[in-house]
This record gives sequence, structure tokens and C-alpha cells, in this order.
Amino acid sequence: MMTKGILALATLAATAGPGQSATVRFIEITSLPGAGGTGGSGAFFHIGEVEAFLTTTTPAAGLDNANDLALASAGASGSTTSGTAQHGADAALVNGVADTGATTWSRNVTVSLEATALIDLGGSFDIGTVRVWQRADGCCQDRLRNFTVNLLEDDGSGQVGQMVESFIHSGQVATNSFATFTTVPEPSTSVLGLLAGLLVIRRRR
Ligand SMILES: [Ca+2]
Repeated sequence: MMTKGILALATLAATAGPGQSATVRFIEITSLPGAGGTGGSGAFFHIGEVEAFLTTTTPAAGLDNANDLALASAGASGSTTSGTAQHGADAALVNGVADTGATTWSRNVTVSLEATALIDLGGSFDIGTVRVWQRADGCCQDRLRNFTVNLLEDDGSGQVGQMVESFIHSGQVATNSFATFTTVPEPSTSVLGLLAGLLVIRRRR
């Protein structure tokens, strides 16, 4: 019974679950249907900036361009994969600025029901933290609420691959601030090694 228990534990640790296996290349942020803000004449979904940090980085309190990997100058790019444009270029997602006014990436979710921003980090990284920022002018803050953040692998050819981890943000992101999403840490190799060692010991008895 003991051997079976250890075996099960070792199998559990070796079978990577969400957030425990792979590095991240893509960040997909999608408004939940009907969840856009009510500013202006319709319902919109806006994002001031997206940041991504390694598991080893503790981001600064404000925009942390020195460590942010979701930055055009770090090789990242942004695109709109669903949704109808209200205003703002895709490049504004990763320009290192919490944008203001009409430069803010904003999509009309009255027309399209949902909108999705896709960030390509330009390479795969062991991402520990993602932050999604409001625009910085205090306007229309209800346009960043109720959305999902999916972290995705490279499929081996530079395209979107399997899901690594998925988050839901319910409610509105704080005014002129950001929402933080933290990945589940990988089981350490020392723990895996310990489990493997225990398994060998049990089998030899
Ligand atoms: Ca921006």
C-alpha cells in the first residue's frame, strides 16, 4: 500500500498540470461576452498595457519596463484576434505606457460581443507574473472588467499552442491601476528527485 501511495504521488508530481510544465510564449486576454464597460455610446473593452515577468522577478510597484518581457523593445508584439476596433493600435498593448484617451487599445464589444488581445512574447519564457493595466487618465475604467487571461505555449512552429494556465478576472480593475495574475510554481526538481529516490528504495525492499 505504501509503495502504491508513493507511486501515485510520484506520478502526480511527474504529470504536469496547468502552469507546471511549459514556458509561455503567448498571452491571450479576452473580454467575457457582454462584460464590456458602459462608457461612451456603447460597451467597450480596453487595455492600457500588458506586462509579463519571469518567475524570478518581483515587479516594481509601477510600470516595470526594465523587467517586462511583454514589451515591443523586448521583442514582443500585440494583435487583436477578435473584436471590432474602437480606437488604439495593437502596438499600444506593449509600448511600455499605460495609455490615455484615444491611443488606448479599445475594442467595441457591443458589435463583436467579445474582444481578444493576443501578446506574442517573441520567444518562450518561464513567466511567473502577468499584469493587465487600466488606461492612465481615469476615464472609462469600467471598460476593463470581467475578462480571462490565458497563458499559452508555442506549438513548435511559432504559433499558439497548448494552454499553460488560465485565469478569470471578475469585476473591474482598480482605477489607473492593474490586475495581477501569478502562475502556479513548477514542482522543484529536488522534490521530484526525493520522490524518485523513495520509489527506488521501496522497490528494492
Ligand atoms: Ca500601452
